[in-house]
Amino acid sequence: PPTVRLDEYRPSDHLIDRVELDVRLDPRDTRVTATLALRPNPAGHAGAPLVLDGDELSLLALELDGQGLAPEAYRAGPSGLTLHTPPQRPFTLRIETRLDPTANTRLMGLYRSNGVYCTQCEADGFRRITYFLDRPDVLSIYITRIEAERAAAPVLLGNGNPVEAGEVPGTGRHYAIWHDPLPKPAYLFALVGGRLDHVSKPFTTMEGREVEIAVYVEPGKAARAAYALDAVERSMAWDETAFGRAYDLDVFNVVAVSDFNMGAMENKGLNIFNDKYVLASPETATDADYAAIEAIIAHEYFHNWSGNRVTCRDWFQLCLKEGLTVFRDQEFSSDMRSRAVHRIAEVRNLRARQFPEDAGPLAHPVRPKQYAEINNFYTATVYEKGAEIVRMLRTLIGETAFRAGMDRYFAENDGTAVTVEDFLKAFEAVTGRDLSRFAEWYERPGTPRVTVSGTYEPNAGTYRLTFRQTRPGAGADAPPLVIPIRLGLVGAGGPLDGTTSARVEAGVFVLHAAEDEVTFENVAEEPVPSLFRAFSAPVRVESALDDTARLTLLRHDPDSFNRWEAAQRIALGLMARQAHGETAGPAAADAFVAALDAFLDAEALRDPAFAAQILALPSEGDLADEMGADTDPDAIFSARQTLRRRLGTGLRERLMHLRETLAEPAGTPFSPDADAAGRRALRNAALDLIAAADAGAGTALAQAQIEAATNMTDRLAGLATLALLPGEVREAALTAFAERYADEPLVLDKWFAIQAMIPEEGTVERIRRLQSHPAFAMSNPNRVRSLIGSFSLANPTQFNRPDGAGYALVAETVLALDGTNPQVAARLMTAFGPWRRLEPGRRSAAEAALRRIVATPGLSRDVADIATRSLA
Ligand code: BAL
Ligand code: ZN
Repeated sequence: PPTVRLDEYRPSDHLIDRVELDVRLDPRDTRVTATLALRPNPAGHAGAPLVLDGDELSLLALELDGQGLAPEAYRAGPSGLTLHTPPQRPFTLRIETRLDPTANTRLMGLYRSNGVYCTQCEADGFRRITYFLDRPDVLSIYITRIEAERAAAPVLLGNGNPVEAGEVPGTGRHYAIWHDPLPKPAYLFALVGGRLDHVSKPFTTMEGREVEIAVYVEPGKAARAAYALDAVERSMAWDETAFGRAYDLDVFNVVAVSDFNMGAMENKGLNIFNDKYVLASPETATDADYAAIEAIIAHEYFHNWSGNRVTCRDWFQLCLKEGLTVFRDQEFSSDMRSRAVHRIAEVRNLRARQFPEDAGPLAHPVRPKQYAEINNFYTATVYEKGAEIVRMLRTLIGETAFRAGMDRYFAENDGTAVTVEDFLKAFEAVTGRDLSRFAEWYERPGTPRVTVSGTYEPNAGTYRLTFRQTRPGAGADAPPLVIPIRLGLVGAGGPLDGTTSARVEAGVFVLHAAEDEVTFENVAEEPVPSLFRAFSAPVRVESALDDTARLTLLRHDPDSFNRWEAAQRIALGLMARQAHGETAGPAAADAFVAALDAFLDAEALRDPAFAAQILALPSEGDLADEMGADTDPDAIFSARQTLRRRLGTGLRERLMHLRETLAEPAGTPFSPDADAAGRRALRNAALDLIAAADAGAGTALAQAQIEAATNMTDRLAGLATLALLPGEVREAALTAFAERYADEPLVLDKWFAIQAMIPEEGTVERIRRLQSHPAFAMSNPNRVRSLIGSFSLANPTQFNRPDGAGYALVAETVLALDGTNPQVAARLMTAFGPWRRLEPGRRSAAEAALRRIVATPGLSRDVADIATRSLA
């Protein structure tokens, strides 16, 4: 496929100032008339042909300034419309196209989900609705008239503000006209038509604007939209306080649909959501679901400024809106919940998804330099590493300057399409600093490694830390990165106060060079360094700290993140030694268990959510990432099981006691807040470890918990525990769960996922059976991700079966899906990412599966791109 390159960017030769759309919805024969006010772009090539994008379009009519065009004046096909010699002045083009929304299985452009008409235009779906300059640097004012049969689509929603609605007499049809007063690129266009219920509430912005917020859902589900509505309101208020950003339209609508490729989409004034991230009730949603809904509602809302008001010049700048908006939603969630616990969750996610991506064949810079298919670049690197860069920037310049820089960025770039350079320029302006070296973070793939060693001079009372940074694959002449290192010293009895260092400002040392050092004075005892507090940079840290030093951090570090990190590192070390076949020595594990016991005794009830994080061992993926090359998923699994058992045995009394103490008194009303969720998390972490050590006790506890459960978190945790304990009890529980939630597709997704993650040889066959389950549908991305995505991403032993059966299952699904929904098919394939780091047998089985995919004729560009890059 042709490659698009950043360094070949040039402005559009034409601009579109105003778009009038008339969309007559019909299940099979939708008619779209677009009236475009065009003009030559002074920044483009004068006299250039007008080349409009299209994708599977069929043209019905075309007029220029009200006149038909001679056939030789233009060329139109499914993938584009070219006017060979357009006027060198402003002109109007009227284009009529015909669409079949029911046949649109790719879920890009205009399609139907459970009978609801909806759209998805990012990155390049608008060209599936009408011919257009479908690029983010062409910004237009939109007026949209939507018409549909009233009975089929009583609700008609568009971008902007509603201006008119009425009947089409004698037809049973009605219409609504929407006007979006703010210029936007086509990727932010949206419309919805359908039978929908809604909940709503008013909000007055800090500027005094009266806004009506509404969340639309399938009929009968309005009660489950209350939490999302509340999250919108909190997001609006928070963005005013935290960033000074007010909402700018009279309405803000969120619509939940059941077939959606992504999590959600930030269309101007009309966010369209995967219903998984809207619908919540105690009976159907877990605490994790509530947290995800809150975060994603916030994320899409925050895009109104970081993405919509200030948008991207081209798709290479995707991190400009995504990294920044992830940072903003992370800050929001941290303010709504526990900052320390949220930071741990952010880092777990980064390490689970971004670190492996950055270490594998799909690695790319946060701002890629080229792409064959942009939809494959909505990645953990662009989003999560992109957010880490913004966080580092704030750490470097401080909160006050950061806020001033953000204000300046919004003020200077409002209504325009800009680049990463424009973003950094705003911070340079307010700080007077040169950020060009810092900008390297956007350009280089790979996770940097920082090696640290410390020397204590007792006589001088000094402690010297030496830092050395390297980057995988970077040559010796590669410029070093600017790495903010938040740090401090901890002694045997607690933090070492009173130490000083000329190189540390507000607790942060900035590593600019390949190698540098910091000396602390007034150090009264040999300290343990607490490095990269709150994970101040997305790097891997290598230090010679032993378990005793780490236990000191676990006990005394004032930085909660590093307390958790200390426990994780000890656990990783124990598991890695075990997986390498070394005997870890019972004393090391005993010391860890004893430390955890003391920690739980002192702190579990004070902060159960944090305690649950401390008890949750690094994942199999974390361990694979730690071990690097020639990994054996079975050895990793068994090493992890051994440590879980060890903890379950050693902490049993304490865990049993915690479960009882933390149990909610009967009749306690459900609350999804962080405190209640934290108590449930710790009870369920305890259940997991007890069951790992004692199947009988685990079975009994899990069964009882399922029977008594008054919410989905506890019910699902019970089921997840049973899922790891083969036998009739498990199968009966799975059957009962499916019967109870037979009419709840989103709950059945959890049921599919739990079974797909069973680490047993029968799982591949089980999945094949489940693919025929009446609730499973290849056409629904949530179902596919639950059953196949959970398997490939969260069941390492079975996906990586030595006989290749796991790879074959996923490869078959990718190929089966590619014809109908290439975007989701391509995403499934990313599970093959770490294939080169497997031991040789599995490596060749994975490679064979990839080669089978690549050799298949007629692959989509999406799948071909991932497959080719995976093998490169
Ligand atoms: N823009 C695509 C969905 C999101 O990141 O908000
Ligand atoms: Zn986003």
